[in-house]
Amino acid sequence: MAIERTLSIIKPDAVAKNVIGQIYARFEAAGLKVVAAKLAYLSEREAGEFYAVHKERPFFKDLVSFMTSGPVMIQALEGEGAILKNRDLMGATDPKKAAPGTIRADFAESIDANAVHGSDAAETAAVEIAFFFPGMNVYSR
Ligand code: RTP
Ligand code: MG
Repeated sequence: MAIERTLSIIKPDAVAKNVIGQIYARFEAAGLKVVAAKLAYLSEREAGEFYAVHKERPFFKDLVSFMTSGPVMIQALEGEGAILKNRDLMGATDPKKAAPGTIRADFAESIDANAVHGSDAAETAAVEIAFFFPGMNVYSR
């Protein structure tokens, strides 16, 4: 399988729970390398732009409000099949439906406060990495 990059966000609920390290340990155990990272507060505009694909959905306002409610940890991950691998580590969007042992099953509270974001395809991964890490601040190692 090809080496890919994907964009991951540890959402405000998981940052507030102080489990950044536990989530990073899962990336590492799965062979995903952190190639860019920053802790940030998203503005409403950034969160709205980032989730623009969901603009017409009934949950959009709550999503933007949640994503701006506290700091988030944003990282680009690199590894074999990184996009699907990260989605598998995350588990289903609704933590009640997430498989045991996934990040959302173990750390998420609800479908809104669901601990992590992960790109869902190669195209979105490229756009999302460029959105948060424009230019030179993504490093292969
Ligand atoms: P994400 O983009 O954050 O990785 O989540 P996802 O792919 O698993 O789910 P997606 O369909 O892209 O939805 C983005 C976020 O919107 C919230 N959502 N709420 N109430 C609802 O029915 C609903 N559906 C989605 C979730 O917080 C989801 O992570
Ligand atoms: Mg999504």
